[in-house]
Amino acid sequence: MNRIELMQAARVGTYMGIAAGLALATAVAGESVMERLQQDAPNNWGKWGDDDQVGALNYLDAEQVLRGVAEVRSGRTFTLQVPMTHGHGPVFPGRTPPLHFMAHDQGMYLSGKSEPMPGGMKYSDDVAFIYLQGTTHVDALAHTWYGDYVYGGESPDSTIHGHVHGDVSALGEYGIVGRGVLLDVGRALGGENGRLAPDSCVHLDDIKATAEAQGVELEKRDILVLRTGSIPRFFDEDADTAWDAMTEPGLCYSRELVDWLDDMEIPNLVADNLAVEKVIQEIDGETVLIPLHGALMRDLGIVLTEIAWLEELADDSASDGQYTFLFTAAPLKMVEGSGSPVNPIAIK
Ligand code: UVW
Repeated sequence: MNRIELMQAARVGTYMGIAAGLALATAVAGESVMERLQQDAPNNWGKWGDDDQVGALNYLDAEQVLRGVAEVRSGRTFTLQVPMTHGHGPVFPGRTPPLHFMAHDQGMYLSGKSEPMPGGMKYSDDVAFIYLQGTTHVDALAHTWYGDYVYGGESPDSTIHGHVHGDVSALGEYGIVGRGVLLDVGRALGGENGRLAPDSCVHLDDIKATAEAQGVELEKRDILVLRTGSIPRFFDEDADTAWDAMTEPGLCYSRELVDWLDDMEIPNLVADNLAVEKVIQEIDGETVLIPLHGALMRDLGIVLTEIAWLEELADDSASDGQYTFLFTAAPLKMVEGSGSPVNPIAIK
């Protein structure tokens, strides 16, 4: 499958089609590209015990919470979730945006189907159909894999009818609190509009150059919050035709990036695009989709948070020069879930 075919498949929402095409290529080759790439890559399985379910979140101990708290100066807060709007939102191909329906509202009283409660109180109720990854969300560690294992060395069979290993409720139970650092790569290295161009790769050098341009020292165990400017493109008032799920800018795989994130003990990567990384990547002449999901999530247990809304935080940081904050996020305890909507809060 070439790149154009991949993009066409994705545009008609056939993520399955992409996967099937790549699986075919894999079957021909015998070993997947991911297995070959990651052969002697760093791996954190077993590092935190045999039954570990939260991976690199283990780095977020009480000391990291206090390091985050030490960054709070003004008390200003920034919520990082995109709005959940019926039928409208940026989602990975194959998913739908949230669908929201009123189950009970004033119409029930007007039509005589409901009576006010004794005393006169009335109420509304609603239900939603949502992909748990259909808005700003945290991925469970077993959400994506390659080869015969998910994070921790468990069988991918553990995902059938619900994740019995590495589910998102484990991340919800733990919580995500620490020192967050905004890396506004869009502003530092993008165009005049402060956004990276579609198809841009963010490399390790870009991360370091952005930190330097912002005058911020990256520290071990920081929660890295990467702004590319992609998701705002989706929400532009005049729809920006440049937004496309398959060409969003994002991190690109390299062994030096994987090694650095591991050495820095990064617990959680947060980004304003669909997948933290660029979806379609060319590595050593091969086309690979979402390779960092394999290298970071499946192998290192680094938690990924996607579709973050970072505009107000980024504007504020550019104006006061403070790119560090207390980062907090509480994934929902969806037992056996592969992901969870989340509304992280940055406190400066
Ligand atoms: C996939 O990569 C399939 O999903 P997400 O980007 O939500 O992790």
